[in-house]
Amino acid sequence: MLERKSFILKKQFLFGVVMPRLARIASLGLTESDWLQFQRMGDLNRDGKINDEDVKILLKALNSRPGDPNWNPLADLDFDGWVGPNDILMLSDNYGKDIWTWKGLAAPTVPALLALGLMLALLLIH
Ligand SMILES: [Ca+2]
Ligand SMILES: [Ca+2]
Repeated sequence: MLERKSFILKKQFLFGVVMPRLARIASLGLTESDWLQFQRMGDLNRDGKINDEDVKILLKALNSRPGDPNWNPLADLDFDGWVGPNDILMLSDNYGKDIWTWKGLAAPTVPALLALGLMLALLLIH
């Protein structure tokens, strides 16, 4: 019974404390304002990369204005109240960029974060 309780506590610690910290390490050196600025360059889904996913979001909102069912203010990159060719041009100018390279930081790699998480998980569970 005690063993079980301590296992649950370790799990809570792992997912409640360790994992969120790892997620923060992944964006170390980046501020909220960096993320916002990069979003305005075309990273509409804020995953740190400007790629096809962002193009898809923009295309869904294409030719929309505030009040339209497909209006998405994020896709209006030039703030003119319309998702049009200028917004596509702005995104395509920045297509392929990622926030880490843009800020001169090393991009966190998923395998490295997973390995670190796994090591911590093993330490905690044993
Ligand atoms: Ca993106
Ligand atoms: Ca626009």
